[in-house]
Amino acid sequence: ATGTAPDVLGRPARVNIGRLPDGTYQLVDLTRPATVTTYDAAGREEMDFNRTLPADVHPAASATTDFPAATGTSGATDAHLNAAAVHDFYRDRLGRDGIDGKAGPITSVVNVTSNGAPMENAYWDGQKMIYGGGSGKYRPFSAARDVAGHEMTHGVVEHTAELVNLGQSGALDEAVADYFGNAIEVTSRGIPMTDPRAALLGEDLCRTGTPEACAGRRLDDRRTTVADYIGAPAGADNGGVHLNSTIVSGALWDIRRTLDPLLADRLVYRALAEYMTPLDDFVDARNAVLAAGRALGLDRAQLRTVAGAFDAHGIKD
Ligand code: ASN
Ligand code: ZN
Repeated sequence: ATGTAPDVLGRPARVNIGRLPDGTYQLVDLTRPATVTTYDAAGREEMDFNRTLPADVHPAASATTDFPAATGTSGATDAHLNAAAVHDFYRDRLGRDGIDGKAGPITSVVNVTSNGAPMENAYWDGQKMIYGGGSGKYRPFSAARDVAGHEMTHGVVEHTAELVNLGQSGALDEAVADYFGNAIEVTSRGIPMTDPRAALLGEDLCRTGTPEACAGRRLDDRRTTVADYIGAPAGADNGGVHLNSTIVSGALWDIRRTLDPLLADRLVYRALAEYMTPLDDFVDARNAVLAAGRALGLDRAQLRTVAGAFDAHGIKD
């Protein structure tokens, strides 16, 4: 069935929904082999969702096919639409059948709190996406397609290269998640690579202020090279995985801006799925991308472009 649900800004959107035996409807999208389901935590604590879903938390529901305002303000509608868009990018562009590659369930939980306060974050918990419900400063985190793409890509990484979330392999995990988060947003929304917002991550989430000030990271920052590597003390951000990621994602984004974006996406995906291994460092990532490039038949000039992008960020063999 299809219904109408307000998005985070209150605009009506078409949504794929499921109908329960009692005649009510839920945000369950059954139109693909992989089922896309969106739960509304209604402000419950993130700890309650650690791996398992509490029995009394349900997919966002409605008595009719016209979903109520709360479906939008909770972030549920956007999570539902963004999960489907990310799924379809991986299917149509890269031939991947969902997060696990086997049409496994794609589950999002929105409107989660942390220690009694709004959770100003989102993450992949090993099985599903967990999104904060937003705050005075931020919109619900599921409202940003690049953020949804980032979190779902963590799931893809877990089912492919299994990069360890620590130090350089962890920064590489974050870089791949940021690369695809932005690639998915610009591709599915038709944003040109030359648009200044294309390289920004989470730039839509702030209720006020500029996209540049709002973005959590930017992939076009020329200053991020290995010379900027921050050797954070163990325990702090798992060794700076979110601080050092732009060293690699900057190189990957340069490749996407220089080569054809479709070719770049296939290249990074092939590197992730076939050449990267759990403890890879930045130089291993360079070698994985170049190996994927040779496997895909890139010509010498294209391979030089790839190598040059890593060189420019100080990642040299
Ligand atoms: N949004 C972050 C991420 O997915 C969550 C975190 O800090 N672990 O990388
Ligand atoms: Zn991440």
